[in-house]
Amino acid sequence: MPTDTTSGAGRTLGVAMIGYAFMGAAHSQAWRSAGRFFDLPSTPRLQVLCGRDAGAATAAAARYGWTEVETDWRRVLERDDVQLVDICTPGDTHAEIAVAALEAGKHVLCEKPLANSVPEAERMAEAAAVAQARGVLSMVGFNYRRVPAIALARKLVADGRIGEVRHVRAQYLQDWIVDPQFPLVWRLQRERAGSGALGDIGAHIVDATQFIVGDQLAGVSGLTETFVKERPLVSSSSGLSASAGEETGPVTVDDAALFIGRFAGGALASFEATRFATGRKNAIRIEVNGSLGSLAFDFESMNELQFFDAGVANDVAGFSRVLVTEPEHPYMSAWWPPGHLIGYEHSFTHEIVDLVRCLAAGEPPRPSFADGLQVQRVLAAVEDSAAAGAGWTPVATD
Ligand code: SOE
Repeated sequence: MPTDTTSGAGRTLGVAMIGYAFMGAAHSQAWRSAGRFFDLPSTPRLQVLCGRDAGAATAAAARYGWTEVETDWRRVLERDDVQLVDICTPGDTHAEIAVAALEAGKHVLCEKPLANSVPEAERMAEAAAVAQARGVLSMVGFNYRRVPAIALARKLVADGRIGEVRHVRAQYLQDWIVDPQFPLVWRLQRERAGSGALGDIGAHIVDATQFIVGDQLAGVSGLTETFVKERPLVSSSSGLSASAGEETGPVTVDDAALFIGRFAGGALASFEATRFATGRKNAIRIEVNGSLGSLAFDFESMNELQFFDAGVANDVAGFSRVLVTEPEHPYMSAWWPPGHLIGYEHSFTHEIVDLVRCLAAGEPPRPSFADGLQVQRVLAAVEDSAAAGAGWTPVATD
């Protein structure tokens, strides 16, 4: 059991974060800001940042506000002043760290995708179930669920405002590796990342659409492609940026993944995840069409949700642009006066708020490791389908 009950006046939650690159920076600001804007049952303590390179970890700890530094994550698990381990490392280390942390009685927040393979995710979900019976809780970091417009979309679907869902259309478009000289960073290596655009960003839209619709994909048919098969090795890197060395190596993941699917409830869905959408930096677009209306979200206008109400008279019907900045909207009352916008980083803050509240209440937070495993199974099904050419029918030629 964690040594801190994480509830009651004056309580703190000792946090250890493993990894300190892009996600580490995003999580650090969330841990710092959550209790400053939201009323929390316990105050997160940024106790220890862990990274193998002592110098770089020390610099990151100073920059992001962590009290101490460890260079071996196993030492973190021995510490009594740590009640929660936040895993922000590449996917190849998630399973080992998460399972050991849960066994050591630490709550766990693990970045997405949960793991690099279904067997790893199964092991993690099993460990999470065993730990949960002892009051030790876990969550996977699909942060876009906590964008207020996405949370609002889920609520509108659940409240029946668009009726029966028929179509789901989702895209996650980036372009940061279009240049063939962009180096072979860990996200382009199967043994480190599990898959490419599919797991890194496709996982987000699988989770977000399932969250909005309140249903799960029952089956898929996929196509994947690796456009640039060989890239320069990395000479140095920081976050998503990297510089190229002299030698080259093979890209072992997909650059783009397209798939169609059917939700258990019958809705048809299409998904596109790519790092080759030249000019698109971080475009997440989701549209849901129902029998009574539709919803559309675009991360490039993340404070808005488009809503079409089929009940409105035809002469004035149309998509309305709902500005999701009002106190009635999920999470928004804690921020600025009505009409003021928020950004990417707030989704992580909301994630931490929900997590800390669940820990205090002893309620399993979502998305759980079981939810992460289900997403992993969708990803694996897409890969299997693409590899088998399932559903692929060549067009006849003369
Ligand atoms: C890189 O594609 C990346 O940083 C993802 O790993 C994140 O999950 C996504 O939110 C932004 O893009």
